Amino acid sequence: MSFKLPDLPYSHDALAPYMSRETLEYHHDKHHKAYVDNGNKLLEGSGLEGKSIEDIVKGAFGKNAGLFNNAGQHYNHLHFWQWMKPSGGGDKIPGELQKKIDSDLGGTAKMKEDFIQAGVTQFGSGWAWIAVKDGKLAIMKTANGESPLVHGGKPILGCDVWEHSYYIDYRNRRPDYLKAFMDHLVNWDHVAEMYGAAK
Ligand code: MN3
Repeated sequence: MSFKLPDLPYSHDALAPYMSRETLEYHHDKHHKAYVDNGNKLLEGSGLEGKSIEDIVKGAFGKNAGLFNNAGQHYNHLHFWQWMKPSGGGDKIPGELQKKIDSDLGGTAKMKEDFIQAGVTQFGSGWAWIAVKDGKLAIMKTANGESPLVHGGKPILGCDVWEHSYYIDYRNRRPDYLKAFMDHLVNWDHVAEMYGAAK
């Protein structure tokens, strides 16, 4: 397989005012595209051609930094676009996932607070996550292009905290961006779908 830039599942204007057209034009059309283009060049001759994206990410981790960074970010962004939707966020979480959040993460309010805190405290570029790890939900944070995939977990929700994800709309206010992501953007149906496949 080779990497391919997916279309956004909504228009570039659809997430405004919480994520602007300008941010999506840079973030999807330019940044994600660069990961795809560079990843395809680095995939050639790596010995990982023909594997799934998940296996390429895990296979390159710690062994082929250039390929890992680009493939890791491609994987992360493939889902990031789907983890958001217009009029998302809020507390309407599909039933089975809601029960798991209550039992493993102390309820919706605590889950949101801890997820935002993970994103705020990720020093420099990286991601905040909810992952399934050892049969339980866990809040995680990772640097650069890493994800729970290379730390023994399966991601079900991630928020990009690289500056390119929020600087146009929020400048240095990363906490405000994370709060808007949780309150207005998260597509809990996609999170539930990934939970169903990961558990
Ligand atoms: Mn990004």
